[in-house]
Amino acid sequence: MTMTSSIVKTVCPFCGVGCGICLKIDKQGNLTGVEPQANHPISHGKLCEKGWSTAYAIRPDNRITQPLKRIKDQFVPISWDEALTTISETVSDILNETGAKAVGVISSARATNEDNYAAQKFARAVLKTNNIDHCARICHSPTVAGLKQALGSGAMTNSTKDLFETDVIVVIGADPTENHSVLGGQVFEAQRRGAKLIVIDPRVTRLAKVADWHLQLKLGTNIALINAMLQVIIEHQWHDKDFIEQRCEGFDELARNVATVTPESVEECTGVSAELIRIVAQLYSQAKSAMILYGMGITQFVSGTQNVIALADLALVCGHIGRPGTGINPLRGQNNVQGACDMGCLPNVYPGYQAVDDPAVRQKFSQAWGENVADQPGLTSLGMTKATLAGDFRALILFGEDPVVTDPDQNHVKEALKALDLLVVAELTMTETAKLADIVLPAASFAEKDGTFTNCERRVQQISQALAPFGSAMGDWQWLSALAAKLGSQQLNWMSSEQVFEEMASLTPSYQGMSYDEISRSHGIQWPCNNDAPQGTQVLHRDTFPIGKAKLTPVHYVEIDEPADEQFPLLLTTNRLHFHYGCGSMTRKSPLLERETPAGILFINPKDAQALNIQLHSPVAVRSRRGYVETRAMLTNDVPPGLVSMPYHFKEAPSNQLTNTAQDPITKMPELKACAVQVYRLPEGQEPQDIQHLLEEE
Ligand SMILES: Nc1nc2c(c(=O)[nH]1)N[C@H]1C(S)=C(S)[C@@H](COP(=O)(O)OP(=O)(O)OC[C@H]3O[C@@H](n4cnc5c(=O)[nH]c(N)nc54)[C@H](O)[C@@H]3O)O[C@H]1N2
Ligand SMILES: Nc1nc2c(c(=O)[nH]1)N[C@H]1C(S)=C(S)[C@@H](COP(=O)(O)OP(=O)(O)OC[C@H]3O[C@@H](n4cnc5c(=O)[nH]c(N)nc54)[C@H](O)[C@@H]3O)O[C@H]1N2
Ligand code: SF4
Ligand SMILES: [Mo]
Repeated sequence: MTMTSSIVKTVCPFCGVGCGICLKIDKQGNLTGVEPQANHPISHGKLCEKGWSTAYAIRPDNRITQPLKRIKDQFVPISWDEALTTISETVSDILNETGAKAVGVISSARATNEDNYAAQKFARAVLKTNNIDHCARICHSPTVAGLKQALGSGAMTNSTKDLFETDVIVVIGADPTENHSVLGGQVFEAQRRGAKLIVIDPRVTRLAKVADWHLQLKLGTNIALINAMLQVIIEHQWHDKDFIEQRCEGFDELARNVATVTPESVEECTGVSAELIRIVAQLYSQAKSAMILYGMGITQFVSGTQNVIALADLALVCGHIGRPGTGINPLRGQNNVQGACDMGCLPNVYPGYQAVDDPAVRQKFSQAWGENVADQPGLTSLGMTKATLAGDFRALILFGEDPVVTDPDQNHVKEALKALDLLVVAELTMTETAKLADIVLPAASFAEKDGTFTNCERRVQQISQALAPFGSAMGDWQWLSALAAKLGSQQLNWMSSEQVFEEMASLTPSYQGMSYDEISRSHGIQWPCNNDAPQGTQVLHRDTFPIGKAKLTPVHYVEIDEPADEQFPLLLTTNRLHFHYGCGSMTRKSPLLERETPAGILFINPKDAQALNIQLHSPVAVRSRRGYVETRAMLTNDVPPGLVSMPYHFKEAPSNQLTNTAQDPITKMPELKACAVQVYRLPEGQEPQDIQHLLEEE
């Protein structure tokens, strides 16, 4: 493509921090390396190891370069035309036979806003279904629901730079040095400059080691702990009465609910001393400014939405919302998961969180698109799996997700995907999910297309094409557009990503004031950006909430679904490792990152290990009610006795063989953070077998 070497400024394709990277392109048009962008407002010339390794993640080896069709167990290359014709014919047959409820789309928080806008429009205006979802379901869907109810908006209230304007940082259920690494580094730095750091986590994370206070609560006891903090705060009149009176409703009922939840009453349940609960309740409530950062240790529970509401209650009661350095901040995980939610890739909302069950909203979109839109509520991603097994769902078009590795209860997921009449997967490489597809489509990576990503602080940043797509790979909105045309619809007939963005912005109030010109002039714009806030918004809810007054809602402690028992005596939680990402399909291409992969991935306390005759690197088996994996043990005091932990990045020993599908009733979030397991040592000399072999042996 290019004849001179060049440097293309763009955005890191991994996590939601949204660091600025430069792709170095040589004279032949090859990507030769990555370096950080100087003067970037978030990353300030820094990157973590994943960002530095981006060139490996998208390099040509093992990329899918042309459409593939499965014939029995073989994939054969076919043309785009044949692929799209096959898909459209099968989808049309299914629409005729079973109706729109039997088809659906799963989009990607790794792809651009333009791709995601196209995906939900394809579902709603072409297929006429609200069956559209993405990985936020198993990530921050409780945030979207819980903060929406409490505050009217489910996004980070502050900007990352606010970490340097706050007196107290509370990190609860998040491990940012590993997972939002550049931001995690800023937490360290903010503490060094004087902020107090409180970490609430059952594991001893890197931040917990340096925290002023670490509350090592028992798995899944967040609500008990937060309610006890509220009890202390209200008892001592440390709550912000003016803020509550002017800006909140529901205080009296909340106060009644927590009145008896004294720190002493939750000591046993949470494992945290009453004294420590009192200290942090005072520190947090009495601070002039305080930021809560939270993650999957809050959301991935059957109590996920209630956990989020409890945190919102805590922040509101202390008046800790709506000022620089003061707020509640869900650390959105994927590079564009904030955007995929904003774009309405959720079964219950259009772009900008406009409800699908509101007739006025339906009218707005059918008018704008000149097309009748779906009117039945849609299925969630796990709802589609369930409906498949019940025989009610038949065709799934999926891109940029690997549910076989990343959804809970792997055997159940595989069974459902195999039962589909049509599975289409658009991917960069042959993932475990793509291996089950009927048609595989080659997708262009972030470096081979343009568009926008929205990071965790609501900043919409432009990504720029640096490379020609590999083989015949296409951008996601482009193949969706071609497929729509095959199905006889011109709805996705855009000429450029900019045109997609313009249409989206005209229908999405929080993006209304944005254009490619404006976004590229600075390092992106934070939503809402509209007539009232033409420069965007750094801090949400300064004077009012989108719902007028914020809602305080009493919540009650909910136990985890599957406690340990005699047969499965240990609790398993799942977490992330700094050097690997998601299903591993991108980070595991990097030899540097692979070098850092631990020799075993079952983290176990030395006391438990000793009782089970397990030493460092011993081969071990882990069994739950749903599945079985083998790996090696890593002995560490970072997990307490009774709790073992496994990352979910490794397809050869997938922790999602074991995890529980019990769901949060409000959002259908599965309980990925807790299930009961048994662990035992494999005979000396026996190598741990990968899951493929184990399943074949069965
Ligand atoms: N390196 C790397 N970075 C990533 C990712 C990756 O795969 N790899 N994925 C990205 C994505 S998609 C996301 S969503 C984010 C997630 O980022 P995080 O939210 O930080 O993710 P986790 O490591 O899953 O879990 C966070 C913490 O919750 C704790 N925890 C477990 N149970 C409880 C509990 O009951 N209460 C409390 N208070 N804490 C608990 C765990 O011990 C863990 O330290 O990371 C993003 N960044
Ligand atoms: N046990 C357990 N399971 C978990 C979690 C946990 O904490 N514990 N966390 C959950 C969470 S928070 C999340 S977000 C999910 C993540 O689950 P997934 O979304 O399935 O994980 P990723 O690895 O991000 O998968 C993204 C895929 O997108 C592809 N890709 C990247 N860019 C593009 C693009 O532009 N277009 C297309 N078509 N493809 C692209 C990559 O090659 C990759 O294979 O995992 C969940 N699963
Ligand atoms: S912190 Fe996140 S966005 Fe920044 S370089 Fe690392 S993975 Fe990329
Ligand atoms: Mo996530």
